[in-house]
Amino acid sequence: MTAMNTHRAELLNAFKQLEQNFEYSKTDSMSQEFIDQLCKDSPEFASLHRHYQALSQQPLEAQPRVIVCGMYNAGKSSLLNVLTEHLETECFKTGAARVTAEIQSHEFNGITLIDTPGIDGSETDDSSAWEGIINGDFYLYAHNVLETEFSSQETNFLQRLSTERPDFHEHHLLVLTQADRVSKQEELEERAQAIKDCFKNQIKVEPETIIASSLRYKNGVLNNKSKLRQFSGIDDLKNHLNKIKQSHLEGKWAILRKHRHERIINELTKRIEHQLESKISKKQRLESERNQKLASLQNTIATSFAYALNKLAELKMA
Ligand SMILES: Nc1nc2c(ncn2[C@@H]2O[C@H](COP(=O)(O)OP(=O)(O)O)[C@@H](O)[C@H]2O)c(=O)[nH]1
Ligand SMILES: [Mg+2]
Repeated sequence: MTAMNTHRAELLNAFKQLEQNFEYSKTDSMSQEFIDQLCKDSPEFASLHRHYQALSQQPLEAQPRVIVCGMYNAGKSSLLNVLTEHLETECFKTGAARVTAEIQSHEFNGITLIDTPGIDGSETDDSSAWEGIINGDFYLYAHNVLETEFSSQETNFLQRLSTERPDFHEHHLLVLTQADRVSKQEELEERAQAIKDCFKNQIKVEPETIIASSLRYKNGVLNNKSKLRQFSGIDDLKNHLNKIKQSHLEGKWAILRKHRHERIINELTKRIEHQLESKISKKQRLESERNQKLASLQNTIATSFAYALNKLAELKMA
């Protein structure tokens, strides 16, 4: 009787395993659920997918999105205030603390200017802002001229951005901020060179650079001091924005967005196909394992029957 019990336990076990295999193969479908799962499994896929969604929602001909990014306290919001001629009131809130946790945008002179919270390595804020950051047409990277070294957060940020946006190296400007804090021209130039070298190290391309002071511009305009305004670098920055607007009117950004969209769709499709292929081969492997188990189950059943028949025969003989 104990031998019979062992056979029964083996049979039950074999059935249980078969059921589990069936459950797995049933979930194999190309659905939203599958995409959600891929996003959960891979941060790179999730980021690409968010970029795809953001681009899909934006008309190709929408005005250019200029994103101001950099460490918090670099002077991004101050820069945006003077660029939008907010000299006595603030459109973009400034302050010593990290005041903006989300991106803030403002349309000005045919351009959508976007302020970002500032890099600080905080995972939650960075990931919620990332969606807005990644979908830019042009980047103003603000860096305080007093900091000749790049922090590890800046390094990570720049590397991530230039990986996810391979066109970043052609579509950015390095803005060295708070230039009024360095009084000697020679020292300013030395600092600028050191920062440019660091930046070049990160993204492997010589950055076009503007040395700027929002404070100087503000004082220059409000007190009618043309020299201060001239040395603020803000008019150079405005000229740059005008060029961006001009290329938008010539259709450049629409074409670039279209190419970006195509590149992302290709990349997403490649990744989805790769995942599907590995799922299909896993399914095939599971099916072949199941077939083997079925064969062994049949074997076990046959043995059990033979055993039972034998026992019956023995009983009859007795
Ligand atoms: N001296 C000087 N201080 C500035 C300048 N721009 C910004 N700041 C100060 O730097 C701090 C951070 O500026 P904010 O624009 O809020 O930086 P954000 O965090 O990058 O947006 C504030 O206290 C500003 O007043 C500048 O051009 N010169
Ligand atoms: Mg700010």
